[in-house]
Amino acid sequence: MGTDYKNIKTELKGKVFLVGLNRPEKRNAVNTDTIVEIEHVFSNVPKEAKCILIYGEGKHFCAGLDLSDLKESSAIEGMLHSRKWHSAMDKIQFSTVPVVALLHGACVGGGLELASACHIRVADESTFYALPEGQRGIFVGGGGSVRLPKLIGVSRMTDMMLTGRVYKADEGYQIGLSQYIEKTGKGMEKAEELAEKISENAPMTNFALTNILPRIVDGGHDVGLMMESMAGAIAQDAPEAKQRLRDFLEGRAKKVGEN
Ligand code: 1HE
Repeated sequence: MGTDYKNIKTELKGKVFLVGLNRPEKRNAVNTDTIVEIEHVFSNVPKEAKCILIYGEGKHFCAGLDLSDLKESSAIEGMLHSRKWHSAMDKIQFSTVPVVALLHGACVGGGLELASACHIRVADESTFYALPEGQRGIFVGGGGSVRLPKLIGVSRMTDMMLTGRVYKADEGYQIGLSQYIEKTGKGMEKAEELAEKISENAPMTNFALTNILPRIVDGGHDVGLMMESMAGAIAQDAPEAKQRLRDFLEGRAKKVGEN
């Protein structure tokens, strides 16, 4: 596979790598081809890219799994299918650079699982969240049971799946599904602004946040503290970090809150 994707659009814009889910006629439902393409895209991030911004073409971010994929599957086929999603979602979460997701319209089922694998979620006011798996007689399969309780807690996820509860954009923001909420149509501007800002961080700091922090959280107390010390020591050893510290101490760096 080259970079000629069927269901994904990519573009390098400065230091930001734009990745568009591009199957709007099916509301960006993720079929097997798409999951393979997502894994390929996130395994081959251009080296110039310092942040990734993922978004959906059309009226919705993502309608989740393409349900026609599961219609007649056996248990083992379902298992292998879910494992493909796990692999692709891990490529996003543990990508070489941070991933910002711009959400709008439906962010449901596997679409929400995908969003939860990203590091920053910017939602516009048209966004709504649901886990219709409960109503479809299935279960999450794209890592949602591992990632979503960390964002919103076990009881909210259970409620979403048992009752089909839909959260609107502002409710999603309040419970931690997105870190940012913007007026409809203004999300891309904000997502790009954040992605550009993230691109200017020291690469080791970004890597520690995206690849080390989640492992510290999943590991034990003692190992976590040791990993934190190691990540901190490696980060501060970089010449770039030393320069940044000198810049602050000599009055050349922005203060907290200055943009
Ligand atoms: C689809 C899918 C899909 C749309 N699989 N084809 N996800 C769901 O249960 C969500 C199902 N989708 C919907 O509830 C609605 O489509 C939306 C609320 C997202 C959007 O509504 P709307 O009115 O804009 O679009 P639409 O008319 O419903 O859909 C347009 C087309 O997309 C239509 O196909 P067409 O050939 O009749 O034009 C739909 O059938 C198709 N479409 N969503 C297949 N999901 C790793 S495990 C994860 C498990 C899950 O994700 S389960 C949750 C699945």
